Amino acid sequence: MSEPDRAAVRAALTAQRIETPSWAYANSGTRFKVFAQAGVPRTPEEKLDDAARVHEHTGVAPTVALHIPWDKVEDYGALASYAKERGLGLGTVNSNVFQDDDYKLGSVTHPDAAVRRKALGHLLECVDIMDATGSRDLKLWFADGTNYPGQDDIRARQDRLAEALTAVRDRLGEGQRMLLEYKFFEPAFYTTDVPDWGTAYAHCLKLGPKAQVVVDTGHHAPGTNIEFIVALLLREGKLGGFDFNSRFYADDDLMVGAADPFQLFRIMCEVIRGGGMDDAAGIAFMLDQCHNIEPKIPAIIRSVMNVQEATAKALLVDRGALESAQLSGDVLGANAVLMDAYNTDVRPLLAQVREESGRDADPVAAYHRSGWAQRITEERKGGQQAGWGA
Ligand code: AOS
Ligand code: ZN
Ligand code: ZN
Repeated sequence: MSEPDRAAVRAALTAQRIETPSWAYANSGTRFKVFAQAGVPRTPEEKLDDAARVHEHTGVAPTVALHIPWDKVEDYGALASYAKERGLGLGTVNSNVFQDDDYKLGSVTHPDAAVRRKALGHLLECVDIMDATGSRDLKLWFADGTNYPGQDDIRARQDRLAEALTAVRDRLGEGQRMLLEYKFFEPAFYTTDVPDWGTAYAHCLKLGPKAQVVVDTGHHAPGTNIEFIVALLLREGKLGGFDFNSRFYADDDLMVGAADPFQLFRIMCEVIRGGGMDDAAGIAFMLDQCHNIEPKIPAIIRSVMNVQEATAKALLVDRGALESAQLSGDVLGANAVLMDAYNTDVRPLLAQVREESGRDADPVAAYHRSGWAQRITEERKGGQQAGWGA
């Protein structure tokens, strides 16, 4: 039985990378109302300026996920250079085949081949953008589905989906991947074409090594054991990454670790157990959140810290003690090992990790002291809306 090596834990926390989403910096809301905030970015470049502040104070958020067309620019190479000058990189490219009138009955699964061609064209354009930005991953979330029994043929829609995914796979270059995201409902309410990990896994398995499943923590029915899904996908080599957020009811997109920090800890335990923290595993740890009523940049910093805290606790699990309790059938002992780690206050450890890399122990306080919030409130008028929720 061995206590986790503290230096190794600190090294793992220093090496951790969490990608922030460009849309989290912009105005967002529910379908009832978007509450505009002061100082919100007006351009993709200003979103990067804000992301650079998050990275400066946390040290673990060096990439930003783009959403096309919300982050449409003339020159993506120039945007990548803009990011680089601020110590950032452009991350996952998120496609959008859900905000066009043509997609009322679906995008790549639409019964009309012309609409399917249009949707596929957008996905291929996203790969062109990845070539220019140097992004590794294309994230595919489809709003496709039906609202009424009999509305369309469930099997034919799977065939159309497979055809589009195959075309995207064939277009991907060396080192590029496609991450297929599932969600059990919304905006479709009867069938969803990629409703669960099993459907995503079945498609990705046929597509081969360039296709991986992405787990959005808000995309499951209440009570779903997400860490089991994580363990299984990792074991099969098919976990591509996470969209982290919190849910109380549906796809709430609240700050990760806010609703259920224990669930986040359990997920990170399975990530670590499956070797998912190693670079070789290629897991993309992304946030997919909206900050509708809270100030955005401090909320994103807080979210990054929540992932760090869950990771630190999971790293502190005494794996030797856990295994020996498990193998001897010591139910309570095994559970106690996990709970000991979860109940550890890891804030001093994370403060030490930050100070060791020359950062303030308290990133939120450092941000508030920096004057950035006052500066953007003064300089930016008429911030951009993320693109949905109007
Ligand atoms: C939608 O519910 C999904 O979570 C998407 O990953 C994402 O929120 C959207 O595509 C924004 O890019
Ligand atoms: Zn998502
Ligand atoms: Zn979602």
